[in-house]
Amino acid sequence: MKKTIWTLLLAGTFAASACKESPSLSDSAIIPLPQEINNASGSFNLTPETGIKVVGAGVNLTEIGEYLAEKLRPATSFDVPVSNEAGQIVLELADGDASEAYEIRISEEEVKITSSGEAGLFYGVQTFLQLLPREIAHASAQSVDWAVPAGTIKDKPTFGYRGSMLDVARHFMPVEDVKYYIDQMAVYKLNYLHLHLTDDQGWRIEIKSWPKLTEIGGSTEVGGGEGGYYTQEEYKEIVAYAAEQFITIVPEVDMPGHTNAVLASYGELNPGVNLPDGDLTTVTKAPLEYEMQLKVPQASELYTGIEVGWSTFNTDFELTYAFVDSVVREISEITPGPYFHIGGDESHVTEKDDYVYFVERVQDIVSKYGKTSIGWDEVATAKLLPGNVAQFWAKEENAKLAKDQGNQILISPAKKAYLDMQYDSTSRIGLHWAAYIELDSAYIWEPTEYTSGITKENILGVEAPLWTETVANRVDLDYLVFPRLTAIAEVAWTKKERRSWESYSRRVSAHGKRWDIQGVGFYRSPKVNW
Ligand code: TNX
Repeated sequence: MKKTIWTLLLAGTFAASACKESPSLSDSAIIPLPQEINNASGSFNLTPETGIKVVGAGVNLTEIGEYLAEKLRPATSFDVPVSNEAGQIVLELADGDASEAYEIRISEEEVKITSSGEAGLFYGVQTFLQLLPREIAHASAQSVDWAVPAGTIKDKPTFGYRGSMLDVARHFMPVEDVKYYIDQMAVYKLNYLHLHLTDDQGWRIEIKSWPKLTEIGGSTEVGGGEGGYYTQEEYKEIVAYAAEQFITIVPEVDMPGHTNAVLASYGELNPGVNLPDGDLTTVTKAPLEYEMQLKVPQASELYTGIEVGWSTFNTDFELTYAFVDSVVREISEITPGPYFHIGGDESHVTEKDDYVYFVERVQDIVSKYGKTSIGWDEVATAKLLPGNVAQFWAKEENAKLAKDQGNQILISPAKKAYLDMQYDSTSRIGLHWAAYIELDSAYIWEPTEYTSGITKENILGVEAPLWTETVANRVDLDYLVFPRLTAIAEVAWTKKERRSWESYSRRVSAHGKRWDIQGVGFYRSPKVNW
């Protein structure tokens, strides 16, 4: 009897340790979960001799190889040379349409990542990095057995637009913080960063033809801090940094509401002050000459509170459109991506007809400069140009209006995808006007079923915005963004049939350990066994 117990115990221990030594590929904690994973026996081990071989004719192939090498070098302390000649980690750009799909084949001898697009190779690299022991996240040498389980992964995104937004207007974010965010987005295969560059509280991008926008409009932020702005050179630096990680910047100039920072910078654009006797109706439809005859206009005051919906451009001033034209032109010239976001949300003090007229004119300006407009869902109350996009955040009927016009919808439901919502009533920062969003709630939803009548073919993709009324620095950002950003990334990438909370919550706990290593101050959701 005794002997049997010992045998059982020993066998159990042996099985447990055997299991620990060779976890299978499908047990790995990859986020977003790949569409297909097949296990094989054995493992690939990174050694001091391991190199990276790049194969194919892509212009950025060596950079992708170097990106991987730079992620591997600090913790392994291996050289990891990158070349066209030799290496056990092969990055192969195959013929075919540039694609985000990739395959990884891992044997004991070799890791081969293949894609017909550079973006796909980059995503293969991200997946491979997540297969390594978590110690790879350290910035200094670790002594670890750098083993990766053998098998194959075939993967591709469900949605082509997988985004996040940073509101750098309510609280300004220095370039370094934006780059940090880009680095994190890349890990989770997000490919669009929407920058909310202007709002009532601040104007954050240099416009050479209207210099007071940043001089005055950029001089403060929510709470009265000193604010800030990006010079055009800095903006270009962000664009280029993002592009290296296959992320496209989408600039937003929010209008006709959310424009107090403009009205505080240029009194001549301010309808509130141009009014004879404060009567708006007498100046509507005023011709340009009449506007110019008005008394020296006064700018509004800078604003550092967090109310919304109280400011507006005068949609009848020709000067307003001359202004919008210069802004769209200057920003478009330094934005290689296809989209220009025109805002359009919460224009509560703009007459409905004026709003529609304004949105239609601004769409024309954006199109003149070669860009496609995206606007918050209210823009669908206007006639959208073909190809333009409505970003659903609040009103289903607006999403429906966009669909009925044959336009696509970017899905950002405030109740699910808003990273600025509190997790629960005890969250130290965040708002809760839309919902409390615990991690499971951010994960458990499906974009193609969320809005009635809006199906896969109507959807451009998914975006998770971080509004920053309560976010003053990177510590605040980490707390609201992590882990929820990874939940939204998986919702956008992995098909519905593959997703489950049980699997995700196990995998996200492994990411928590990496965040701890990197000093990312994430929210330890009680729903996860960290
Ligand atoms: C609504 S969402 C807004 C923003 C606020 C946000 C706060 C949207 C298009 N407009 O102006 O920052 O709520 O959660």
